[in-house]
Amino acid sequence: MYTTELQKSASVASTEDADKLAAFEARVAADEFIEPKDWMPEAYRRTLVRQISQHAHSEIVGMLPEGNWITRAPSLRRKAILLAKVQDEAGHGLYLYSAAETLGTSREEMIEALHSGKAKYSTIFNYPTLTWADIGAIGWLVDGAAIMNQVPLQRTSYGPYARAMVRVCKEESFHQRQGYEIMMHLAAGTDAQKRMAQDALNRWWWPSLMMFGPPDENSPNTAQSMRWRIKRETNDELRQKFVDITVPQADAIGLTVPDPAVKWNEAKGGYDFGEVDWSEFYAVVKGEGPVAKERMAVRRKAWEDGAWIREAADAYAAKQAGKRKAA
Ligand code: FAQ
Repeated sequence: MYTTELQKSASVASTEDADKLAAFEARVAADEFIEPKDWMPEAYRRTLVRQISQHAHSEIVGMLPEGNWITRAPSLRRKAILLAKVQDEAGHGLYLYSAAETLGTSREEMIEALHSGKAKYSTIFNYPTLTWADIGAIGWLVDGAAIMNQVPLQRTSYGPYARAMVRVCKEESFHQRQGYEIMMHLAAGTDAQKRMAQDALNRWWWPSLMMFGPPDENSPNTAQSMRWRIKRETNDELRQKFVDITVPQADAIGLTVPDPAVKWNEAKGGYDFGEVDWSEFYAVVKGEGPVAKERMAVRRKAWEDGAWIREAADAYAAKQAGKRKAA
């Protein structure tokens, strides 16, 4: 009797879930946004928390390579621009953490996952910024790759993530231009400046191509994320678009992409290009990037140094809540 009742309620629950799943999939297929209080499959929620929190961590860790250059930027104008850009990245991190929090994961849990090495952040930020030209290369290539990936995310199926992307993309587009403008000036400067620009392009090109993730055939998450319309274009599609846009930009300022295999392919209407060194990518994902340890040490120290302000904010919030209760 008891078992039969259990079986009955389990089958009612699974019919309900099947109905909810069908309704969810129909909404995704109709390009409706899924909102925080809507029913969603647990795996969809988990995928979003993973992707959005990793995206947020990338923005925050991404402040470090450029932050290192604020005091060394070559003029007041360049300092002011770089300062504004790095602040924008902090803002992007905050929108993204907020979007992930709407899925029921606290910011503390996400930060803990980053600091313990459980959560990832983009491989690109594990490379050092050696010269001023690297700041140009980051804006041009890294922000350029970031926008290529983020523009389609304005139509991702989860509403808060899509809306966060709208503002992020506007700002990233300014970042990309400021980087290209630095490269343009260096490339038109003295021989030493031109060499510095070419050297930065040589070092940042391949890591930028890695930002899009592994090839589609080795990407465990792409197929499901495309079905759920979390991702709107695959890793390889976005990488190809990035190469197609960026190679002519390099040509236009007299720089050369460090890949002898780059060649226009009329039939496909895009450039052919060489194979990324995926062993380097996987090593960097595993935490073996050239400056990975330094990056995480700086992040952990910043979190510890900020403890007093979190405590003060909590104490203030408790005091205000007490006042409201008393009123
Ligand atoms: N780095 O199956 P897939 C920026 C991981 S924002 C590290 O293809 P998925 C702004 C991936 O997580 C840059 N890990 O995964 C800025 C997965 O591991 P998991 C960040 C990577 O999620 C500019 C595994 O490999 N942008 O730069 C990377 O479907 C300048 C298998 O990969 C975003 O996060 C990588 N490059 O596709 C700031 C955009 N690639 O989690 C400062 C949103 C892959 O299963 C200065 N994210 N992995 O353990 C996405 O679009 C996707 O998550 C992808 C990866 C495309 C990154």
